[in-house]
Amino acid sequence: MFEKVLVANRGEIAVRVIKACQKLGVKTVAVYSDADREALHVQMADESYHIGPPPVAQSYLNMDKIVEVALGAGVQAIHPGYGLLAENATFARKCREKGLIFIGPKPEAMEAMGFKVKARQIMKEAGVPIVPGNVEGIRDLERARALAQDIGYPVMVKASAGGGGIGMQIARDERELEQAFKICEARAKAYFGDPSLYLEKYIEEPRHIEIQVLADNEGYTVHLNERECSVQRRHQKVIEEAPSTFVDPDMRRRMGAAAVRSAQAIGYNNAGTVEFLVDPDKNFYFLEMNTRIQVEHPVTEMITGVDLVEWQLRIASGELLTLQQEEIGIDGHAIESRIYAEDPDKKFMPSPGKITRWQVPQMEGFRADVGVYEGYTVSPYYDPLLAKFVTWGETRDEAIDRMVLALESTVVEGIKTNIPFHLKALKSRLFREGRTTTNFIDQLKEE
Ligand code: MV4
Repeated sequence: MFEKVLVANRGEIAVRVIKACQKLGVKTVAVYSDADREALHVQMADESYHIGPPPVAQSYLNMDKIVEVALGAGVQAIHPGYGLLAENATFARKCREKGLIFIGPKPEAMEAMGFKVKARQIMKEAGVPIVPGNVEGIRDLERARALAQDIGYPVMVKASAGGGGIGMQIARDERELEQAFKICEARAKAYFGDPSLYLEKYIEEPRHIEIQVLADNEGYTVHLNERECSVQRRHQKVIEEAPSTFVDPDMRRRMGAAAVRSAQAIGYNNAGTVEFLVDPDKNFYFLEMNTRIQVEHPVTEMITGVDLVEWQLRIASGELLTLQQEEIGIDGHAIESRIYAEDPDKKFMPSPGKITRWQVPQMEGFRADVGVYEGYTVSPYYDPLLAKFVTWGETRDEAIDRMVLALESTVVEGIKTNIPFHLKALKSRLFREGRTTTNFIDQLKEE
């Protein structure tokens, strides 16, 4: 195992990684911007180094500075957390060049999955189901028209280099296709510097269900079941759970096998997640692969008993996976509520400021991954995620009831949070009945 690891992140995930290091007896090095001098991850680490002003471009995304600090502090490896540099192949390469281990997959695997149309091509060849559509980037409208005819309307126009819902348009007929094509092309060029597009059949009322995988450096790969992440606002997940109420054992086996095949197709190692779009008839299609630890990883940990961050560290240090697929089961049900500093009365705009009271309950079947404390000031510079509440129950109903209890006994003052939204959602019939599609938030408003 490593002696010392640098955590190139902030907030609750930096804290989570530091805890995993502590469990393994690994010393930790934190980095921080001017805005994070008082941050929890800095207080928890064994050493900490200032890396620049508040904007991420000048601090948490400053690759050369972070590598320089890592070398100076004498660490063997860097954990990137999620977001920031987590899926940056250039950073992973810089680490490799300096003899530092990047705790994650190889840069080649990150690149293969980063370019979405390429990822579709690879998955198609590996026999993983993809959403019907094309697998080559297209540049002209004529070609798009012909393809849309073949696929059948409605279609989704997406950026080849895209992801996460950026530069994505629905077209219900040929006239809309022309519009969508132009809008997408402009956005793809602006966001990704690459105007090429691809088409997919539009899936109505889909669910977002993803499979967690772990792979060691020899390519031995297992899956750890699914997470249901359909409750999202503006492509940001809000509630996740495991297992999904929509997945039956046979479907789980097939999705798991497809996820393992996806990982093996690109020589994947470390923790990763394969996202699927699932239609109302339970057909599942590869959407994207996330080559990092994800925000919602705790729900998988709660139902499998596997510490994913610990395995990230073990795998990166060269240990082989000792988990057998047959022994990875599902124990009960877990739900995660993401607690954001957002104002529900102002369209869920970020609500930074000083937290004057912060009281989170301690109870059985409840885990809180927290990045803040009472007296801490939430900065406007970063993601407003304050904490993740995770509950476990023998049954889904029990997990829901526990979450309601936890949220109702939480006290936050000084800033606005989305806790009222969580309570409304969790108490709704729609959620209780497991009818969580990607249209959930709109349907909740109607209910
Ligand atoms: C789709 C889709 C319907 N049909 N693709 C949104 C984020 C990006 N990763 C993919 N997304 C979607 N792709 C086809 N062919 C609907 C969505 C979508 C969505 C997907 C997952 C979770 C929430 C969503 C919210 C709106 C749209």
